[in-house]
Amino acid sequence: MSSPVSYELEGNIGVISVDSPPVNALSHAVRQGLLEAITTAQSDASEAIVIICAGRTFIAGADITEFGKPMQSPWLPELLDTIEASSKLVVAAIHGTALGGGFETALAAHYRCALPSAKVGFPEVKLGLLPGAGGTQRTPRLAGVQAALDLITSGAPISAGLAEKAGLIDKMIDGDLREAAIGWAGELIADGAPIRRSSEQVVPEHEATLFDEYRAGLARRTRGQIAPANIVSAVEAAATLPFEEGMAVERKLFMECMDSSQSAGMRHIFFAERQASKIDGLAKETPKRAVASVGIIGGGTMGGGIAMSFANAGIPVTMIEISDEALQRGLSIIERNYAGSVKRGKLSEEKAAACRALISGSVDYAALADVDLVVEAVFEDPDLKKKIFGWLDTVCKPGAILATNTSYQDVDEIAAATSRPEDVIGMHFFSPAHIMKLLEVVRGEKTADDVLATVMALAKKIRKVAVVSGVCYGFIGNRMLRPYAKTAQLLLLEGASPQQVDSAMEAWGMAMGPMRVFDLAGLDIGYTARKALSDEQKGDPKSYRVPDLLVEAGRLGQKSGAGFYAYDDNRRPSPDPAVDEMIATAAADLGVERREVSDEEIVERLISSLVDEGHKILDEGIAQRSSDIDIVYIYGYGFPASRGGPMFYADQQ
Ligand code: T1G
Repeated sequence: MSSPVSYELEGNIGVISVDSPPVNALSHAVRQGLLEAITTAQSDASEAIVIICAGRTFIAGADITEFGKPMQSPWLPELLDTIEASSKLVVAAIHGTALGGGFETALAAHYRCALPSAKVGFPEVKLGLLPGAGGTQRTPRLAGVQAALDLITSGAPISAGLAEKAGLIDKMIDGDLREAAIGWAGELIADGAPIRRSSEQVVPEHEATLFDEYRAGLARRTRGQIAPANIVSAVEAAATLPFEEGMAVERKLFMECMDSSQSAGMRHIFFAERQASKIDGLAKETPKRAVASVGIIGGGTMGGGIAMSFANAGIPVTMIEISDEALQRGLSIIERNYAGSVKRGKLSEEKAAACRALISGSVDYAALADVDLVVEAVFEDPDLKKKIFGWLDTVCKPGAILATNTSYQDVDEIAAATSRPEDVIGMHFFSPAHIMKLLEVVRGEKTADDVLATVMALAKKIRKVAVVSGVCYGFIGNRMLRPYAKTAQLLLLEGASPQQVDSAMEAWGMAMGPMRVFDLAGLDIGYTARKALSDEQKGDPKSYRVPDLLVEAGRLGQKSGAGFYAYDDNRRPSPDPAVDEMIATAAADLGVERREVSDEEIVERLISSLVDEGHKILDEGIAQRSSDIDIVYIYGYGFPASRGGPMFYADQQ
C-alpha cells in the first residue's frame, strides 16, 4: 500500500506532498508518511522544506473516522512538534480549507503561504472538541489572545486574507501554489530568514480579565456545552504557562471533550448529515436535470422564504399569486426579509439587491411555461393543491419538476392530479424557509429517480440539509411531532404547568419548549384542521381539549398576544393564571387526577414519544435510516446537536 505522502527534492527544496482524498485528513497513514518525510528531510541535501497537498484542499483536519478508536502513533501533537523542531526551515503552502489539525500542521511550520481563495479555521468546537494538537497554544502566540479566542470558539473559517492580517499567514500567493511556495522557500533561505518556531514566541500583551469576560459571554451563548469553556481555559494556559505545560493542559481539556457524550453526539451529526444525502439504491451517477429557473406558487410566508432560498443561490424565481394585491404583499414580505438580513449584517446591500433582482412576480401561470421546477406553497387545502397541479401539468414544459411544499398532504394523490406523476415530488421547507436548513424531500411512489437525484443536488446548492421521506401523514418530522404534542398535553392535564414543561425541555437542551412552539406556530392551525375530522379521527380528547379551550377563548398564540402564555408587545411570554385554571377545569372534566410531575418525567416521556414514533417510521420504511431522523430533528425542530438527535440519544441511554 503506497503511502499517501510523497517526498522529493526540487533543487535545494524538499517537497512533502500529501495526496489522500477526499480532504487529506490526518489518518494514521498520513501522519506516518509526514513523520517519515520530515525525518528524511533532516539529513538530505535539502536546505528548506515545503509541505503541500494534492486535490482540492490542504489538510482539512484529523481523520474523524478514527475518533473513538485507539489512537495509533505517531500522535498528531508529537508529529507537529517534530515538524516544528526541524533544523531546516519549513513552509506550509495552503489551498482549499486548512481546518482543525490541518491548520495546526500549518502553524507548526515556520512560515505559511496561501492562495487568496484559501480558508483556515478551527471547526473542532462544532464537534464538541477543541484543537488538540497545539492550536490553542500556537494561535495566541501568533495572533494574540482575542483573535485566538474568536477564531477557536466560533468554529468558523476565515479567509486567507483575514488570517494574514491576524499574523497567521505570511504571504499570499498568486498563480501556481507549488511553484510559488518552492520559490518563496528559496528566497527565505537566500535572505537568511530565521527558523521561526511559534511555540517559542511570546503571547502578545492582553488584559488578564479577558478570559473571565469571555467565559461569561460564552456561557449565555453556549449553554451547558463543555468545549467552548475548555477552549478559553486552554488559551488561558497558553497565556500563563510555558509551551510544554500549556500543551499538557490542552491535552487534558481535549480528552475531557473527546470523552464527552456531547462530542459523541456532534460527531454523529457530522456524518449523519453527509449520510442523509445518500439514497440507498440510487446510483451516484443518476443523471440530474438542469434547474436554471424556478416558479413558486403562493407568495405567503412560506412562498416568500422559498423564493429567497433559490434567489440566494443565484437561481431566478417567478412567484405566482392570484391577484396583483396578493403578489405585491408577497414581494413586500421578501423586501422586508432582505432588509432584515442586511440590518443584521447577514447580507451586504449589494448581495441582497442582486438576490432580490432575481425574484419576479406574475398573476399568470403562463409565466411558468419555461421554468425547470415549480414549488407549490399554498395553504394546506388538498383540493386546491390538486387543482393547481392540474394547471401546472398543462402549463409547464415537459421535464419540468413539479414539487409541493405541503406539510402533511399525500404527495401521491397530488401527483395523480397530473399526467406526469414521475415528475412530482415533495419539497417540504421549514418556516422561516430562507433561514431553516432542513428540507424534507418526499419521494412519491412514482417519483422518477432522476427527479429525486436532481432535487437532492439542488438542496445542496440552496444550502439546505435534505432528508428523504416516504409518503405518510406528516412525513418524518411533523409525524413525530403529533405524539410529542399529545404527551405535552397529557403532562399539562396531569399537573405540570406550561412553563414547567417548557423550562424542563429547554434546560435539557431543546431550543424551545413545546408550549412556546405551539404558541409560535399558532393554535388556530391545529384547531381548524381538527374541525375537518370526526371525533374518532381526532383521537383522545385529552390531546386537544386545552388547545381547543384556548382558541375558543381567542387565545391563538403569539399572533393574538395570548396562547399558553400571555405575550407583551415584544412577544415576550409570561405565565398566565387564566391558563392554569383552564387546564385544571379540563382535567376535572376529563377525570384526570392532578399530581406533582417531575422535570425528569417530563423529559423522559416527551423524548420517548419522539423515539417510539421514530421506530415506527423506520419500520415502515418512511425514513431510510435512524440517523436521517436525527438530522430532521436537529435541523428542523431545535433538538440539541450535543445530544446527537432523538434516535442516537435513545441508543446512548
Ligand atoms: N475526517 C474524515 N472524513 C472527512 C473529514 C474529516 N475531518 N472531513 C470531511 N470528510 C469526508 C466527508 O465525510 C465526506 O465523505 C467527504 O470527506 C467530503 O466531505 C486534532 C481534533 C473539509 C469543508 O471538522 O468541514 O482536526 O461522504 O461532503 O462539502 O485539533 O468536509 O464523500 O464519503 O463535507 O466539500 C476538524 C470537517 C476535525 C473538517 C469539505 N476538521 N470537514 O466540505 O465535502 S477534528 C473538520 C468539513 C481535528 C485536531 C482536531 C468539510 C470540508 P463522503 P464534504 P465539502
